[in-house]
Amino acid sequence: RRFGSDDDAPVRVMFYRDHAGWCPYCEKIWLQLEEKKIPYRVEKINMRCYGDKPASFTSKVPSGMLPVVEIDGELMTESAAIAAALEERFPERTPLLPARGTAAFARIEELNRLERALFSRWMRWLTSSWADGGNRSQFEEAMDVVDAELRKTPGAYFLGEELSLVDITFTPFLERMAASLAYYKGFKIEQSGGRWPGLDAWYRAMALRSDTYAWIKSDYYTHAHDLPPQLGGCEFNGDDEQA
Ligand SMILES: N[C@@H](CCC(=O)N[C@@H](CS)C(=O)NCC(=O)O)C(=O)O
Repeated sequence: RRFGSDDDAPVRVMFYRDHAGWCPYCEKIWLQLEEKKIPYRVEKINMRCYGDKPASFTSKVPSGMLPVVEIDGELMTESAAIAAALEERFPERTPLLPARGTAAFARIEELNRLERALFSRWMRWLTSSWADGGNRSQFEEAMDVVDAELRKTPGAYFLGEELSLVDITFTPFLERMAASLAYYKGFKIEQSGGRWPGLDAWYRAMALRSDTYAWIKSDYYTHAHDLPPQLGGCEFNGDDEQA
């Protein structure tokens, strides 16, 4: 992917992501590369649920985990570390982090923790068939906090008017939550019409990123069926509105 740079310019980034576009951590890096327009080569590696990974990959990355990036030949794993390295090594490309010392910068760590807390509650609800009401309330409470954070600043994004790395961290998961909870639990997040106006505005703003996220994003049906092989199962709750 060259973003119009000429053919002789060296491409500094090699990006290994999963073949089918299922891996949310790969999606974060993919979206960041697209938003920053950093030229990259891509090699697609199958996930474990499709069989053994190629030896050419596992010899570099014994754990087999994705995403992986090589920047100027230096191999990096773990999406948060990769994201930080992309910000640091390509300062000339649209920065997706606010300057250190600003109020916006001070919020990042807490928001990243909130994303993991929301993730855990989503997982607990999605993958269990018992205590459905309690799991649902706990998920909703975490969404209330996310929504309040989104409404703290003017603009649809977490840190204000512009998309940042915090939005990118949340994106693959909010995308999968909307799809999976609609399908397995009959629970609507997008266009829920009231409880989470900050989230409504965030989903709308993300959908309008037509050169980047709009063509990376997957659809509800795909996610409803790509999550079980990765997670080992998703549980219906027997609600009349599910699926
Ligand atoms: N903490 C890691 C998590 C990455 C991760 O869980 N990757 C999964 C896919 S979503 C993986 O590579 N699993 C091995 C496989 O299924 O092939 C990160 O942020 O990069």
